[in-house]
Amino acid sequence: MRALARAITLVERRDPSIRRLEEMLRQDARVPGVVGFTGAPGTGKSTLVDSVVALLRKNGQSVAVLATDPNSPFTGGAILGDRIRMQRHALDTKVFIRSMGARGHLGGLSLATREAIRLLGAFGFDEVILETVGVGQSELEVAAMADTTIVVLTPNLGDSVQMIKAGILEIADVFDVNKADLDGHTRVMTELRAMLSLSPKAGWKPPILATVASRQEGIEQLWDAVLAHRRHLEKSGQAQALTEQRLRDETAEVAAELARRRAREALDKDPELAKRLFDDRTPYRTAEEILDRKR
Ligand SMILES: Nc1nc2c(ncn2[C@@H]2O[C@H](COP(=O)(O)OP(=O)(O)O)[C@@H](O)[C@H]2O)c(=O)[nH]1
Ligand SMILES: [Mg+2]
Repeated sequence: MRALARAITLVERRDPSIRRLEEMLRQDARVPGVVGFTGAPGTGKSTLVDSVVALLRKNGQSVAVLATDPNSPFTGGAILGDRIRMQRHALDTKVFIRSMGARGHLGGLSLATREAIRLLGAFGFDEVILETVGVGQSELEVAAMADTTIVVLTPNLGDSVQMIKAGILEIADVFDVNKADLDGHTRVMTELRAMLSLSPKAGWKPPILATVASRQEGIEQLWDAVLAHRRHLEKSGQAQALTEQRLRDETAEVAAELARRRAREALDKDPELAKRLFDDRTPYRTAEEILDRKR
């Protein structure tokens, strides 16, 4: 576990030694199932994740939870509230909980998270659960990394169906109306159903589930929906296509990162080149020149 934590810190810091790590772990490239939980703060995502972890452990599976917060520079541990909530798994070596923050450039978090997922697979974890902590574009980033994205809503007015942001309907593979112990949950489910019936999406129809995470109700059904979606991805060939697309995206991001590093180094080490750039104000030409250089 210590080695794993250390390796994840390296990918978070975008340390150049990741490359060696990749070679070392190549043989153990097991692919864990990746499930994302997204939704407004307070909808009960952490409580749900905690319940899902308990269910998976009961089934004898190992599980890692990555809480991703692009708005936080904070890394290297669990966010306090979530850590307390998930305390009951603290001594379980088949449960790994970690929060990941954004460092460095845009997209750094999703790159680090992808690499962390691969590390978790190599360390033998069966399932990886992603929880978005921040709000905003993080939802889309997480959806791009997860095989199955669960959008969590509640009967509260604040995050009712009308408030659903554009884009979120498209990323949801499963809807969960949590806090089904509160008034109004049937209304939310009905509105959601009506809304989904308008979209002519063929293929997978996102099911709408209800849970009371704080009482661990509906968790098995929620997980069954995840497994059904997973089977759908396998059968339709989308699973393979997704894997390949992700590797392409990741490679493009790594290439951008390496190019950025090379450009910075070249400008630091070559005062002539830097001077020409400052005189001519030609970032494009200079960038091309740097990338064309023999290494
Ligand atoms: N009434 C009710 N409260 C819940 C339920 N699930 C979670 N909560 C509470 O909602 C609050 C926010 O939960 P949390 O898991 O931290 O939400 P997150 O911000 O989405 O991770 C906490 O006080 C939970 O105890 C539920 O099913 N019903
Ligand atoms: Mg949370």
